[in-house]
Amino acid sequence: MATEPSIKVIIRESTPFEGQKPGTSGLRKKVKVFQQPHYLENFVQSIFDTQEGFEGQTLVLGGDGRFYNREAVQVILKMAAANGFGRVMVGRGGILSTPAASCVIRKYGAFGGIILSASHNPGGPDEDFGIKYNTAAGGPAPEKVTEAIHARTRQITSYRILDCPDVDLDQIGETALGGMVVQVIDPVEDYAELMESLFDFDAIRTLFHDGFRICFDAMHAVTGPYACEILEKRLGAVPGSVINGKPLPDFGQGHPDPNLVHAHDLVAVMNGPAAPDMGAASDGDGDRNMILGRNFYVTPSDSLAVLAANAHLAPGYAEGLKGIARSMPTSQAPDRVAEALGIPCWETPTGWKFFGNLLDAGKATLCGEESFGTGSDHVREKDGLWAVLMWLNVVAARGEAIDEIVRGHWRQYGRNYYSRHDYEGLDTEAAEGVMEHLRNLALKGRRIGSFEVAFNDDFSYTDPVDGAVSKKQGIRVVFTDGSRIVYRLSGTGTAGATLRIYMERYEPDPEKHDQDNQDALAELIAIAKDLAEISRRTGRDTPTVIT
Ligand code: G16
Repeated sequence: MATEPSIKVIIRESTPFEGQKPGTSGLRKKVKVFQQPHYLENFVQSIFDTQEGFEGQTLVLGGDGRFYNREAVQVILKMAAANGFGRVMVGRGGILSTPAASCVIRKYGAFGGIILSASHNPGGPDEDFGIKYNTAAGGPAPEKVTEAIHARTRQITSYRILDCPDVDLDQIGETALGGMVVQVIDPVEDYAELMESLFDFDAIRTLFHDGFRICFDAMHAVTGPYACEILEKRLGAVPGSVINGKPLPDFGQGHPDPNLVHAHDLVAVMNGPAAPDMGAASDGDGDRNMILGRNFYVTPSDSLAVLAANAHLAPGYAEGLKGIARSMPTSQAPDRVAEALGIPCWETPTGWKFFGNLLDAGKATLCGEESFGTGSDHVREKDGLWAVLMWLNVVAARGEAIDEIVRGHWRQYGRNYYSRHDYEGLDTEAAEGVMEHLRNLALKGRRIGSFEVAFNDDFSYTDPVDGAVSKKQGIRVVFTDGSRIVYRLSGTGTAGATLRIYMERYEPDPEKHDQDNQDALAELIAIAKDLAEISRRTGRDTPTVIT
């Protein structure tokens, strides 16, 4: 290990910045905001100030490689050393996908981790950056921690940092930084090993060997190296199965959000004449996934339900599931599987952090969200490649095509038609006005078109493990037949407000399972717009993104 002469700790004076409040998943702002002197440092010091007992302990650090990732890693290394951490494990090049960071935190018993990412938001000098803190369990800090960090940012007067040159992030190995060790690790190795322990790699290898083809779109984001190693090298998918596999600081000027709009390269391939058998994409930091069959889109809610029903086919889940958890706006398709399996299905607010306690307490094994997130208790983050491997394992075990598996699932459980309409970049006041208006509606018992309202409320969640209460988590309008409309403001945007409207309708009759989601939901979509007075209040007539 290289040695360093003793290096000076500097205590720099600083003053609070407005708005350093973590949202659904950490603090996300424009790069230019983070580049202001002391901005990143204040937030990092606030994380450290609100934690106890990290002296001499290990911190895991890495990010999705977006613009400003490397600079931020250097700052955090120097601050971690100045604050007394014993070791920082950092991915080579400052890279770690979100699930890989969670895996490393857990495997090496780290005190916690800092992940640099704005997830699916675009990257580049004029785009977004983000930072989030994960605890020793490997998952996003719960609300009481993020609230404490925010409170600290409002009082901060100084931060601690070393005055020293940058660390070489590109060589695997250890370097001394003051009294701390910086350990540069292979970002893929530990994660790939974990995946091998969960899935039947031999069966998936045989599947590929027998001609099954996949197209995985890494969207020039962090999963490129992970997907190349696992899918192409270890599992034998033909070279070129991974597209857009080189991580770029601006994601090739794309929007690294794996949905039908932004993963357009993949969608074109999957709807083309020589489409492979399966398509998949992941996002900026590798925690989201989208699954496609030939000319066939699997909604994230259906994906969770299908994986739950088939999880026993993967060796890591052969003993069955303890429970399923889904976020409130996610469709109720997984609930039907849970019922059939005789296990609980938990309904949490949006945000992966709400799954942590359920997983830690052994109350749930699989979790998922409509926002293209699926995962299990193998880590404490959602996990894009995990979902792809789980699907591959299920396909290999069942010997059926993706669309056949989903259609069969609908025949057995019924189909939950589902769609989310996003109105992005709204004026914040107008968006809050919509929510306030909806909150004040008394709809119970009212007939609207062919539906009757069973109840409407603003979702509130009491954590079954620690009793923490989270209020105002989305407005629900629930109809007597189980259909729902849900309204939320996104907690991950960085410009204006994004209103999300989620619509769901259950269809038990297999004869009626072949409609397009938008057609099947047309009446609910119209009702949702009317109830919220979208056009009058926001000046918008159509959503910007439909998933
Ligand atoms: C984050 C959270 C997810 C959440 C998603 C969307 O994902 O971890 O739990 O569903 O944001 O949140 P919102 O609807 O508030 O924008 P990611 O992939 O962005 O970290």
